[in-house]
Amino acid sequence: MAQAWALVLLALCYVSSINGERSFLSTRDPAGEEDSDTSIVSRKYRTAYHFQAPKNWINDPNGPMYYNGIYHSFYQYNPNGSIWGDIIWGHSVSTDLVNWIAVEPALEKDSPGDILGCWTGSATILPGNIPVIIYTGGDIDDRQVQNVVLPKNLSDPYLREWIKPGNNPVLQPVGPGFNESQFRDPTTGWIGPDGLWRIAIGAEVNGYSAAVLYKSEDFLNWTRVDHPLYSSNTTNMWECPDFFAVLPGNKGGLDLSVPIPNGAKHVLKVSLDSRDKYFIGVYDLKRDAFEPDTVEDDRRLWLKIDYGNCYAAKSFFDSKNGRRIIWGWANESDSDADDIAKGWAGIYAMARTIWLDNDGKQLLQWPVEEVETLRRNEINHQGLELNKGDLFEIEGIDTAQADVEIDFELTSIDDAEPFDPSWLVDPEKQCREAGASVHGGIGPFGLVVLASGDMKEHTDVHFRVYKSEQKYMILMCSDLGRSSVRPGLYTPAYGGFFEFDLEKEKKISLRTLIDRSAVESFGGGGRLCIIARVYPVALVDERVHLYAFNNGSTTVRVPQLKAWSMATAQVNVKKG
Ligand code: DQQ
Repeated sequence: MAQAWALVLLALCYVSSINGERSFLSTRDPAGEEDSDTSIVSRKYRTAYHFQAPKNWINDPNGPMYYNGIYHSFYQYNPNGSIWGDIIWGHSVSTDLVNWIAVEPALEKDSPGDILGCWTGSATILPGNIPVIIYTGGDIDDRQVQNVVLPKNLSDPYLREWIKPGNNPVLQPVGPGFNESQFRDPTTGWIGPDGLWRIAIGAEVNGYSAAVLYKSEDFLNWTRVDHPLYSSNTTNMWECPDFFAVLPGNKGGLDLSVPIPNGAKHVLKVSLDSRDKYFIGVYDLKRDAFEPDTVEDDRRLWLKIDYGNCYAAKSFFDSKNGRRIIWGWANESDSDADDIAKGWAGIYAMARTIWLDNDGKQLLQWPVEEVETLRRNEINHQGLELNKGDLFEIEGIDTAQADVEIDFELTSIDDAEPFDPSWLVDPEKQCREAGASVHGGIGPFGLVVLASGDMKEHTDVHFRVYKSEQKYMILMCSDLGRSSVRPGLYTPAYGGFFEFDLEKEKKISLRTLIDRSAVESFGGGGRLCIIARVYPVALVDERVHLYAFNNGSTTVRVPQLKAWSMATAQVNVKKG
């Protein structure tokens, strides 16, 4: 059953012989084409069920919404190439958040208020069930202004055409201390205490970052509120603010435009330092301002939506299922030259349900349940035991397109090593230095994914358990250091820490969605999420392998391991 991990690392070619006969399903090309090209342009690196455009560059998700039975995904899109530039809004529609139909671009850069680009924005559903989009335009004078658009024909189920009213731009970068080239990415609107609409916009004001606040009766005429929703002098610009309400321990989402129940908390998410960071707090109705419960002075300690390759995440209230959904952009980790050669760049993390933990201290996320419709040929193992150095191969599924759920149960917590709080500012350093091959007291244990037969290529997703004064701290890593033998790739070790009540919960869960060049992991029931982009050569020219492993001195049990092949979704392959 188990094989020696240490031996594998020492004698890389040994693995295939000690594992004997393998019965993997053959890897499949998501485009359904034979692909003999082993270079980066291979279509086998295109994801099979993560959102992507039919071709070219995409970045931030924009204006996601559910409207009259249809989910809309708008996205920052370069119609002319596969690196950032000429940005307009691509548009796709779906009934299940998994299969998408590409329709016409929703916004083109064709007016004085957006001639340099149609940048990020949000959708709001106004009374009378009328959707409106507010977005940033790069204007004719190279300033950042805000514009609105409305659907041309409300009876078109896909809302293909959008009209720019004569009022644009509805907001200009005017105000004391404003920087006209740092004023962008309006939020979804919400109703304030006076019944007026509010939006927040990311801005640099007097050299500092702010979510500046505006109010309006009709979404067209806006007045600046004399104070920001929230600001910080520790950074100079926040992109893509997102503001929403959540109830502690309640998976149901809240619509900001209806009165928020007592006990709800508010969340302000901002994008900076290549990450989406968030504060949990209260929206003080009297002050009309957001107050975080706590703010660390060192912004490296701010909580993150995802600790991997994810940026510009945006959430929306899904009125169909009463949940809040968030998704973010996962850029490529190869070079611009590679992206030009491939002709495409950028995917989105899976749509995730997002909610607040019972203690009100952190957000949890989980792939929307619709993703499970893609699961095929389940395999199930129970009662495995992984001793130090064990490597257990998970077979019988398509290991290039898979969904894996695994629980790790510790046989003892006595050997947890002491936690050093200074690690919190740089968990990635900890993941680099204490990689999967470095023995620990408890851990590393986890999954090895997208591994070549000779183990020269593999991506590790794993945990280590440390004992802090009163609690246990779990380090979760997604280490790309040996993900590919290809040169010129960005291969960090992503990571983060989360607190865990091990005495109460005993089991640490890991769910990993493997999707060709995407590895998206959810640790501790969704307490910590990491999406990564990888390009193993083995994905193209051989079969890739999947393992569970333990390399810590404490034996870990696996009471339950389930894994599935994932079918290829219809993601923008057909035009509507
Ligand atoms: N991307 C957009 C901007 C936003 C940035 C431009 C964040 O509106 O600030 O493509 O990735």
